[in-house]
Amino acid sequence: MTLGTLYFVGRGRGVRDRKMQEFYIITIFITTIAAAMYFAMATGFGVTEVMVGDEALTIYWARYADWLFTTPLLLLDLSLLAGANRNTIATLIGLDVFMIGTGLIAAFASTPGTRIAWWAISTGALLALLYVLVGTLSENARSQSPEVASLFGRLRNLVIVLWFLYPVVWILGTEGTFGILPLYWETAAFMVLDLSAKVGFGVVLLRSRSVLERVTTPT
Ligand code: RET
Repeated sequence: MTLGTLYFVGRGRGVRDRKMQEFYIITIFITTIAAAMYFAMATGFGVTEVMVGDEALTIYWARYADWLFTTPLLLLDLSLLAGANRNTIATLIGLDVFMIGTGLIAAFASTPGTRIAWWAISTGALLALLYVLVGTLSENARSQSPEVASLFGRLRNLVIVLWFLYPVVWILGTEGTFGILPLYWETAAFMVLDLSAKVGFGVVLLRSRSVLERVTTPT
């Protein structure tokens, strides 16, 4: 995450175009927040134990703190690319914050049944969010130039696939209490997902200056 941040800072230094600067600022914050949260987790901050029945689960709550800020920023990047209006952006970010908030409740709930119920509520919000992404936001993107619309399509598909895997890893991992995926593999899976969804996303977004220059704002 730190290397990603440095890479984006290095690339963004010479950028003078205001619109393009926005994408750099947002994306740099995404990886900076994640790098700080991973450092926190590596040094023992942001982890706690939750009792579910007579079993103690290790919960990395710093993940949710990271996601609470980075996922709205990722959606902001996508929305600016599509040229979405304020209402669409607010709907997307509202659904997103609801998704992470209810996911956090799921992580702290003390019975397997309530954990799964909150997981299902959070997953419902994710599905609604992806629906807006595929519907309204994709429609907005069609009014951009073909190059911008195609970059939007690529990033949107990346988001759909990667974001969908988060609740899957969660429910199969230790949080889901089914004990299918041990903590080690769950942590590794979230790390790969986080790196792809943040650094991978940022590399694809910021790779092409000529495309970002063509982005137009909504009227
Ligand atoms: C949780 C658990 C409950 C159900 C759902 C979840 C979704 C999480 C998502 C996280 C995305 C994170 C990203 C991070 C970094 O870039 C909270 C795991 C639906 C979609 C993209």
